[in-house]
Amino acid sequence: MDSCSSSAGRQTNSGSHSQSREYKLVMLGEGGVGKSAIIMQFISHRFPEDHDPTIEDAYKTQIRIDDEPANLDILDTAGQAEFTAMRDQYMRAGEGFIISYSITDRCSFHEAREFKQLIHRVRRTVDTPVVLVGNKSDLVHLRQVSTDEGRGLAREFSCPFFETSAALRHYIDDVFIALVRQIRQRDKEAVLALERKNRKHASVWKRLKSPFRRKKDTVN
Ligand SMILES: Nc1nc2c(ncn2[C@@H]2O[C@H](COP(=O)(O)OP(=O)(O)OP(=O)(O)O)[C@@H](O)[C@H]2O)c(=O)[nH]1
Ligand SMILES: [Mg+2]
Repeated sequence: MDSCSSSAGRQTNSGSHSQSREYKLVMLGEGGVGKSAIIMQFISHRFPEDHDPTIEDAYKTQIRIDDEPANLDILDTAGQAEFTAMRDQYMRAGEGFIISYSITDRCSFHEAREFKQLIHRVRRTVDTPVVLVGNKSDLVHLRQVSTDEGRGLAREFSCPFFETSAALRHYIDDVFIALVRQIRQRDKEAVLALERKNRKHASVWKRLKSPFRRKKDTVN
């Protein structure tokens, strides 16, 4: 299992809330894999014993990751097919996606690949930040998907992978931290690409300017 050291912690200073970057995260996965339970454990350290199928819920929380505050806006989606009308909209609006399956349910593991393809189809890019999560790792006696299979799929997706237990709060924070780190990495790459583009633009002008300068020199 991949793991992730962090310096994350809840932020108490609500004054800086408006200044820090907001991250729009979307929780995906088949019905009953534990999407709501993972979010609830992350936000409020509680584990819901019952399965209350989600239609759509949004949660906000603030956390420090690598000594930088982050406002997380987390969308908990419906796993059940009859509640999925908004899918394309949140696929477009989200910045990072948690694709979850249950290690006790092979079908949910196959669905994880479908979710990845759907993200690709809707966003038309391969570099969307994603974390793959195999939940219910406490139910070892019911395991249908091995850790190696999970790792293999994450390798295919080129994304971090965690086996979590919402029941025991294992690797819950790590999932969100890894996703925010990926978004930050992408932000940095975008800034670098822009700087490169601006430098190129500037050098074109420099080249264009030099003949003018020469002409001016000859006149004088
Ligand atoms: N043992 C165990 N049970 C879990 C875990 N996570 C969730 N569950 C249970 O699985 C059931 C479904 O959990 P939910 O969080 O409601 O699942 P969901 O993915 O949000 O389901 P939908 O909203 O219908 O898509 C509940 O009874 C949870 O208590 C876990 O890590 N371990
Ligand atoms: Mg739910």
